[in-house]
Amino acid sequence: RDLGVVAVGFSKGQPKAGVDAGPEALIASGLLSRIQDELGYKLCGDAKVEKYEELIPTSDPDHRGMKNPGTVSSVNRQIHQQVYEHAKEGRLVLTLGGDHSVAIGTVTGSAKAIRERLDREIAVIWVDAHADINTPEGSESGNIHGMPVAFASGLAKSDKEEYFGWIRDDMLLNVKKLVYIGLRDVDNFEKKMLRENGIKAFSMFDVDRFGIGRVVDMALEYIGADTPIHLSFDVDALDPMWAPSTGTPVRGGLTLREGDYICEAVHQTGSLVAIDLVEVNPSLAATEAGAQETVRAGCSLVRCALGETLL
Ligand code: DIR
Ligand code: MN
Ligand code: MN
Ligand code: MN
Repeated sequence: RDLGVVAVGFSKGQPKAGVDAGPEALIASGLLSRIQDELGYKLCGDAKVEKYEELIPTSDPDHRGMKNPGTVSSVNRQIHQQVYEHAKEGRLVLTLGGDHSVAIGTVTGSAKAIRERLDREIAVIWVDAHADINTPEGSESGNIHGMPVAFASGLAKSDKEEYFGWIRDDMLLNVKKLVYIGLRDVDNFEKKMLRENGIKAFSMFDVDRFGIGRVVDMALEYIGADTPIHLSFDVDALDPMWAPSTGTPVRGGLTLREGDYICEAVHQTGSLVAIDLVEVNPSLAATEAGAQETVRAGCSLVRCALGETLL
């Protein structure tokens, strides 16, 4: 199968430097060559890491409390276009982040392409310690990597083209087709958003109670068979034991095996249309070994989502 790779060296959705080096580190550890040689995908495009420097405005004042709003908006508009073009051609799209704000572009890109190509709505499985569903007004931090679900689903809106106003209705994710796995650090405003919009979420409580196998079964059952799936995986869903090198680690997370299991099970549906792997920040670990461990975990998740099997 053809694989479109979008490598996004971008960090302005949150304040810590270094997450823009995530894709480089993942690629340097051999991820793409293994995908090609061992998993048999045909890579489309040059898969070089984009920095989008030409899109970054010289001055970018806060807007509605959002930090770097013009930068994050225009870079995401470009990511949207890249993902859209791959998905429109029927390619599976792999996006390597970068902070999770890039999912504004990836989710809107695959949602629009799948509407046009298959006349279907996508489902999104969002694997994360965080819900990333703040609106600009609801956010306590102003960091846009805490808002991608809100913008990609139309729960946050803007009429200013330069501040996400480019997002049109035919690009939006239906929140009834969204399911979370791994949540454990959700802001009060976000809890209200999940409740009021009837959004399906499996927290770490559910993983402990039912086990990862049943949680994934329930998530896939909720989505419904034969629905195109966009998997957006924030590496901080994993416990810091497995992925310490990330911007907002939260204890009590998924084991690497549980993360891999989610990816394997989603692959097995045969319905995967796009994968994001985000928030790998090689510069944040206390030790070089911690950074390497996080990169290895990221590579493992992606390979599992692309069909690597144990036997
Ligand atoms: C927090 C943290 N909810 C925020 N979000 C993070 O800033 O909106 N997302 N870390 O990955
Ligand atoms: Mn996230
Ligand atoms: Mn997160
Ligand atoms: Mn928090």
